[in-house]
Amino acid sequence: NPKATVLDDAAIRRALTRISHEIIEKNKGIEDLVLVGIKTRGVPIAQRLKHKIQEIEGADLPDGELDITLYRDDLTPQENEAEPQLKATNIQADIDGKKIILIDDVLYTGRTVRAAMDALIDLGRPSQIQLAVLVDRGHRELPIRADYVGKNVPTSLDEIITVTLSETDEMDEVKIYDK
Ligand code: 3GP
Ligand code: 5GP
Ligand code: MG
Repeated sequence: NPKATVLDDAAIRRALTRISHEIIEKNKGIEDLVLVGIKTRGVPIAQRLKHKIQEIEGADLPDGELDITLYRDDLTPQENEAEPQLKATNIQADIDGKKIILIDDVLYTGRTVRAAMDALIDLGRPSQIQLAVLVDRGHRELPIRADYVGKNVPTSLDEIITVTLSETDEMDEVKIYDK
């Protein structure tokens, strides 16, 4: 049973609008940017940011996706040694010299992002990698932080965050549950 709604649809929309502006501001425009979503729900988030940024800047933005899967049956990293691994890549743009914005739904231990950065660096030599997440729930196990955060949600290890998006689920919502 959910303890609380962290973000409703309007709050998600506003957070992604803000992040779109932050990305444009920090990068002084969108030259050399490539947005890369991490499957599953990082991909629709990346698409939404892409469309908002394109609307604001009036120019096209290349994108791509990475599929990084956790080889484990449960969702409790502390009880399992499995590391996230790259399953598939689909990035049409040449990433040499590009500034990549990696996008995911939830940032937790940081291990998924580390695997994503490994994958990107295998593909070429980006000039920078930045990170945008809808929710940062804390509990990092690696020195990784997000450049753009929809909402910081301090959690205990016994809680989980659910992210539903209209593209993959019924509605836009972020909730917190007891495991
Ligand atoms: P996503 O593919 O949309 O990111 O990991 C598979 C799915 O389970 C993820 O969906 C994620 O949203 C959800 N999930 C919920 N809690 C956890 C967790 O603690 N770890 C991981 N890896 N995924 C979780
Ligand atoms: P990390 O590798 O940082 O531990 O976890 C990041 C990835 O695992 C994200 O892609 C995210 O989908 C998933 N994840 C980790 N914790 C949670 C959580 O509490 N809720 C949801 N929805 N996803 C999580
Ligand atoms: Mg995810």
